[in-house]
Amino acid sequence: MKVLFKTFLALLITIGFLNAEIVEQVGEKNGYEVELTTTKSLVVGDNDFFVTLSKDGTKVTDAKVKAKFFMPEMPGMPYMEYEDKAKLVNGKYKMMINFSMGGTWQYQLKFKTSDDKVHTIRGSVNL
Ligand SMILES: [Cu+2]
Repeated sequence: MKVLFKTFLALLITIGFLNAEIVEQVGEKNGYEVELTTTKSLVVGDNDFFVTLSKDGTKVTDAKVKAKFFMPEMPGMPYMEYEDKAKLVNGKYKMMINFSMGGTWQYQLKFKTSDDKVHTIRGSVNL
């Protein structure tokens, strides 16, 4: 019984840990709903990010989306950044971001809509 409980606890901790690293963020900007997600836990190296845009419940698929992830300068470490322009894949904007180290990365997500307006959303992710 004790062993079973420990196994169950270990499983719970593992699941919680994995979930914590999958990105699922929702934001709102100028009437647009912005969703930033990943399907896998973030890792040092290449990561696929997906952005969904919608307005009044309708998906917006004609925008230009790009993102910059960056980490401020820290003692003994220079400023780091990685940028990518998204491509529309199956109704979602997909981009690849390479993280050179673990920690907190801030991001600036920009999307240009068909009216030529550029909207910016800021946030951060952890790995
Ligand atoms: Cu750093």
